[in-house]
Amino acid sequence: VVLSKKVVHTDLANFQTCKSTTDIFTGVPVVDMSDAITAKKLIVEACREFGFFKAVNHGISPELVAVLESEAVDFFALPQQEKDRSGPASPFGYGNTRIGPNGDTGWVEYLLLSTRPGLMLHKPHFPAISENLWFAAGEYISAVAKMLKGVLEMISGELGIGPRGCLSGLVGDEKSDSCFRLNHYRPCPNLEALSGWNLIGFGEHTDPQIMSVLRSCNAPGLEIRLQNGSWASVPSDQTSFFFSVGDSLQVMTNGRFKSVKHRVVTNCLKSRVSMIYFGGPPLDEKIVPLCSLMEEGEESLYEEFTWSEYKKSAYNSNLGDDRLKLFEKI
Ligand code: GA4
Repeated sequence: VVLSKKVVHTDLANFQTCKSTTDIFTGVPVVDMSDAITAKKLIVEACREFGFFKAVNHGISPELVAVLESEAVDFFALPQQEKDRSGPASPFGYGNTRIGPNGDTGWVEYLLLSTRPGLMLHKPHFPAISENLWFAAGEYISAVAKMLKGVLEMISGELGIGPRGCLSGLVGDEKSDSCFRLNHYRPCPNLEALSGWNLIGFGEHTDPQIMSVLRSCNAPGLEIRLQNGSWASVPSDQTSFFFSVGDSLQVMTNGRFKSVKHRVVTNCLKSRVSMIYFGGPPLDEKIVPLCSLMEEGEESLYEEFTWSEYKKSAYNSNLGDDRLKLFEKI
């Protein structure tokens, strides 16, 4: 079965496409964060089954999010040469259609920023980013990192793993190697030429970190891969946050949670702006199964590695590669 092909139209020749027949996924697990006891159970169930869930009643101020979105929209509306002053992304900065260092492309422009050792310390390198955008991103990142810590605490509580903070302590402080991404997907051009195919905005991949938190405007595009291998389109919801399990959490749970493959497909009508916080551990942190989780006699499915080693290996890979495969024990 042909799942993807290169388009022939010259302007778009470098971009992957996929058949635009994905099912709308109505089964996204929804977690009400205001009910902690139920939330814990649902989160763990969702992470086992999908590596993915949606958080509602999360307590993050809609104004905070709206301000960042509007700053992001203003940034992407700047003249191309102005944005290019903060690029090309290597890996941080402004990127346009090129993803990572190994030739991957997508119908996307983005800003990728590191939160280590402090977001603001990167400011001088990216002159096109306004004061207001830095400020809004800083506020947003603190709020989302705090929410993610809460989710990781719920996970360790529910799985009965300790000591307290063994998971949540890895993200959200200045040693944590987290990053933040603003993506802008312009509406897909020349749709007629594609006849039934859609341009890929961001190709299929798993996130290498512990967990990622995504929020997007009300435009479709995000798809996740279900355990049966089919792609399911996630209905957008600008008031909620979507959490996805990354490769590192898959290893730390010794495969109990699976990192979720996801991608973004463009549409012909609406621009999509998304903001993603990638919660990563400190660089020297060993990524190994949490010992309090392991059953008697259970062995790690993976060779031991540090986050810095894993990251290096990720940056040598292509977007769609199975990056954990290299670290699986045979
Ligand atoms: C995927 C998840 C995050 O967006 C990211 C991406 C990174 C990048 O865009 O610089 C990578 C990709 C991501 C994994 C493989 C490598 C690195 C592009 C790429 C081809 C910021 C991350 O941490 O890994």
